[in-house]
Amino acid sequence: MTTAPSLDELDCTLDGPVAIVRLRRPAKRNALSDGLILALRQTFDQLPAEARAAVICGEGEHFCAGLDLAELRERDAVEGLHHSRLWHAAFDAIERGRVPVVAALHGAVVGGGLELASACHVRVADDSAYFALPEGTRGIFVGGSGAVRIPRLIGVARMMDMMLTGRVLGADEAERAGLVQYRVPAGQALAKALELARRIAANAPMTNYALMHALPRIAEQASDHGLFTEALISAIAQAAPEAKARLRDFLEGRAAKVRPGG
Ligand code: 1HE
Repeated sequence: MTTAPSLDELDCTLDGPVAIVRLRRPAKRNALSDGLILALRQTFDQLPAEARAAVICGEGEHFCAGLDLAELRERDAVEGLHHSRLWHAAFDAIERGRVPVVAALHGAVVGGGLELASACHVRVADDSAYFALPEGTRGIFVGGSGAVRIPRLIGVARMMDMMLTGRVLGADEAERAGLVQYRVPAGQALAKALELARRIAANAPMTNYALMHALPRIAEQASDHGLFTEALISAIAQAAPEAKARLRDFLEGRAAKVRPGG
């Protein structure tokens, strides 16, 4: 792979403790070229030290049109294998990175764009968002971790349907299917994602780390192994000085209570 990261097509700015990463290739509907995939990997590997959460969003009318189909023409099978592994590495840098990532979704979230969204930890869709896996109709298969990450969210049956029939889910269907956790009016995805990211950034870092790195692994372990891993992680988390300070704050009446609608 000789391509250089297309850093001019990916913005990373800091808003307090939240890094905002923006796909900036609107003329091509933020289609993911090799350069953009490399830029995503580099950006998430090297988020500013101050960032405690991140938001990813897309410029223009759509979040992301998936794989850059213009580049697909050029590739043989071996290159295809390495290409897929490149996507895996980039999206692992998001899912298994340093901070939780909230996806702000609008317009088309299709193919590799949906795989990218699925690598994030929380997904917010506005009412303009729609979700599809057109790989089936393009004569190809998912290659950016969708076969692993999308069934985790919506199950094999729904993904099978989307790929076999070309079904397109609207924002409401995507919310019902569990593909996104939040749905907001058109134009408000970024604001909601930022609000959520700020809340996430206020958590104890060890809790966020355990959620990102332990919870998905525990969910895939046999239950006996999962329970043991859970016990280890919870013991480590509660021993951290920050956990002790937060518990003291609650017991001494300084911490917010849990309220409905919070
Ligand atoms: C692209 C791409 C792309 C747009 N690769 N150039 N993804 C897809 O099969 C989705 C293909 N795209 C679309 O269905 C539509 O473009 C959209 C629904 C996303 C947007 O529609 P629209 O009307 O706003 O835009 P447009 O006029 O279709 O596209 C504008 C330009 O972006 C146009 O280029 P131009 O030079 O003629 O202006 C399009 O060619 C270009 N464009 N999408 C390349 N995807 C690791 S495996 C992952 C496998 C996949 O992701 S497969 C699914 C690929």
